[in-house]
Amino acid sequence: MSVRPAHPYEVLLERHPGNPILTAAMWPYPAHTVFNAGATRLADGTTLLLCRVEDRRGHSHLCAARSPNGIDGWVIDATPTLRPDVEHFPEELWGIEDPRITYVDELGKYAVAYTAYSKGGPGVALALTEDFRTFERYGLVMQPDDKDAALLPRRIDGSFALIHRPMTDSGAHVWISYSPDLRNWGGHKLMLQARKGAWWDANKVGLSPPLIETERGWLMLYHGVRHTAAGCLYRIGLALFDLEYPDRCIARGDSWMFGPEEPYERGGDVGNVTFPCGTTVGADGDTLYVYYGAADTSIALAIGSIRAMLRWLEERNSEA
Ligand code: BMA
Repeated sequence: MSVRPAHPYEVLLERHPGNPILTAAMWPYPAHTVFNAGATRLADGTTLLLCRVEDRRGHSHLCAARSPNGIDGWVIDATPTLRPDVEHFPEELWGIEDPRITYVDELGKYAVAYTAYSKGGPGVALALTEDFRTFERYGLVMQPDDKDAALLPRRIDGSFALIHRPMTDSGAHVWISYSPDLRNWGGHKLMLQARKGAWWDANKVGLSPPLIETERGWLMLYHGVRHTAAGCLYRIGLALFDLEYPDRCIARGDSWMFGPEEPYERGGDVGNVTFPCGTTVGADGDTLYVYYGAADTSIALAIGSIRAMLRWLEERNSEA
């Protein structure tokens, strides 16, 4: 049942009427669920989604789906695109999850940051690729417990920058770390904290898709988690960070701007979850295609405007 309020909030992301756009039923090999996909637009205009595919063991791998318009006509790799490589990376024993893709101009390659699920918990792993067919793996770059990571597309003051979400005794907050070579990481700084008390993002926050560079700053779509008596609610909020000092938060919205409403978001393996891991930007430089996992079961698409999000952030800026 979907109950619509009489006075709806401003809609910043419109769901595509064809949602969910990708489901396990479309997979060319046995798959339990497909969700939480990284996204990019290739040089020829093709949209590529690197989808998290979960099998009946409960373990995940990644599989590429390509479409000319980013909406339908998906061509899905016939076999897994990136599987756990347990022989060389035992940290991937229980699967690899939630990829975020960043094109790094300097390298002429895509960087894929993903969660490697080890016996010691989930950590952040990195791989580079030119074509999403062969991958150069860097292994674990952030030890457990850590996830929700993405690289920035360019160096900041001479260093690569990785956003990630370590779990500490003081909570689940977003951090940024720096590296000269993508292997050695330091200069850690806290970027965004989970709020406290009754806020919608009080219990956990994490980066959702990679940051989007705008003239006003780095735009972050982040997930905020609220623990309720009925389980967790995963919703999406907005924050803006300084272009040269990305740990400096310029603005943070007071409310979530997108969250579970439709039946395919409310129900599934993990109900009440909207979890974007990738976006693409339209040819106008403003239209944002947000690909999100719905209820840890399928992949859905919502479309918005970057300008409208920046305007909303100005109006709804609140305590960080
Ligand atoms: C998070 C991640 C996501 C998942 C979400 C909801 O912690 O593990 O992969 O979609 O929980 O289950």
